[in-house]
Amino acid sequence: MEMTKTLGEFIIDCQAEHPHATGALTAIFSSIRLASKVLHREINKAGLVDITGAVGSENVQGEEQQKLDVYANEKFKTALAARGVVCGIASEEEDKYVNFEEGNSQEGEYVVLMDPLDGSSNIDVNVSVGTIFSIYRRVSPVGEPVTAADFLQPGHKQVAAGYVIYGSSTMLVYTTGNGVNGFTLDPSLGVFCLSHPNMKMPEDGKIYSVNEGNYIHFPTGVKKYIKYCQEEDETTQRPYTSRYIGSLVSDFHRNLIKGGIYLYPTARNYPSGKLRLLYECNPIAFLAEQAGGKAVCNPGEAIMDITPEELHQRTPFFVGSKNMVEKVEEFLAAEQ
Ligand code: AHM
Ligand code: MG
Repeated sequence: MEMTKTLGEFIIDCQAEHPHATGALTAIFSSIRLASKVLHREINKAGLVDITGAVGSENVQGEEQQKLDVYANEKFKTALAARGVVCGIASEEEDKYVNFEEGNSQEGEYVVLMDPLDGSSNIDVNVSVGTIFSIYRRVSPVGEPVTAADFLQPGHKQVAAGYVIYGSSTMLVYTTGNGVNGFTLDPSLGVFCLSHPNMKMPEDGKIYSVNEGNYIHFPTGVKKYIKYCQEEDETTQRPYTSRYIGSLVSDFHRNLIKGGIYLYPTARNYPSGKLRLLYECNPIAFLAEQAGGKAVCNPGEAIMDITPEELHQRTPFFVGSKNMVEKVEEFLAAEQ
């Protein structure tokens, strides 16, 4: 029987290509892999045990925290703290960044930013959710506590980024800046296997993903682009198909494979956009660009060029197939 390469084997092969690698990134991926398997197990029995629903508290952004959000945050935090290679984390579920004090964590050269359970408001109804992560090299001196500057780095400084999608199967998709690879969890073996090597986002697509319930509040350029998606035109194969799960990881994952665009512009309730630059947009933008796609906040402004000012900063987000993102940029630019 031909065995598919496992995530562990794949990472070791990649490390062997970099003889000066310290193994720290490998250790971080081991932590993420372990925590995501625990999450996979819990999510799969979410309807059976008392773990869905709200925990009764709000996160720093005033959003109700779901029990699984809190659980996921704890599991990833514990796993990342355990190996002494990560010196601190920032999470959508934490008010402030966290400095790891365990063992020799301060000697760690990396920080991890994460949305431990994105799309969690969907979990009660069995919709796919995800974990998004982003890894940076610290800028503060090794051996000292982490500082805000370690986390407020522009996305193009990311060393690695990825997501885990807990869907009809559980997958881990990541990049270290050398293409994008996807691994599917074989639940019977408990191992992630390389199922989607060298993922490429089609340059064009026929799917647009946006919460059209907010249409009335969108900027004129976005409204016009949505109308463009709905118009009939044989040469560009319009009208496009509208698909919106309301779970960024799931919507992006589909568009990555099939080609498409995801939009979360400014809206009345979200004057700066809804999605968080550090935990959601930067890692997804890194994956998109590595797969041949594109991600911008405004026409001509790449997501990964934004210099973050605060941890929980939000931004408008347009990500997907390169030609589709460039088309929406044209519409936005025409209204500026
Ligand atoms: P969350 O991090 O609180 O789960 O919010 C992020 C989610 C994304 O996954 C999703 O694309 C978006 O919010 C959906 O928002 P809306 O319900 O406003 O369309
Ligand atoms: Mg989120």
